[in-house]
Parts: sequence; structure tokens; C-alpha cells
Amino acid sequence: MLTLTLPGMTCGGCAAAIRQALAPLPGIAAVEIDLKDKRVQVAGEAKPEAVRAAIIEAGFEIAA
Ligand SMILES: [Cu+2]
Repeated sequence: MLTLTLPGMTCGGCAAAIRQALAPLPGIAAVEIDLKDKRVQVAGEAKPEAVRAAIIEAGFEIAA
């Protein structure tokens, strides 16, 4: 389980964009998005660096 904090993720549109960005990556079993805590949890075998790259490419900064 990979947990990332995305300070710029503020609404359902952001959540949808992140889900869309992660969808093509191999090895993702589930994506949990908590807008209140601005946290994304990714379950599965996806490479953390690939997950981070896809999120950054979608226009979000990763705080942790
Ligand atoms: Cu938004």
C-alpha cells in the first residue's frame, strides 16, 4: 500500500483526474482517495515511482 499526500487535491474533479491518471498503470488493484485528508492510497503491485510520475503528470504536487 502506497500512501501519498496531495495538498492540491481539493474536489471531486481532482479525485477523478487522479483516478484517470492512475487507471492505465499496470498493477494497481485499488485507489482510495480521501479528499478531507488530501490523501491517496494505492493498493497493488504498481511501482511507486510510476504512481508518483503519473500523479505529477496530471498536475498535482506530492507532499509526502
Ligand atoms: Cu479539484
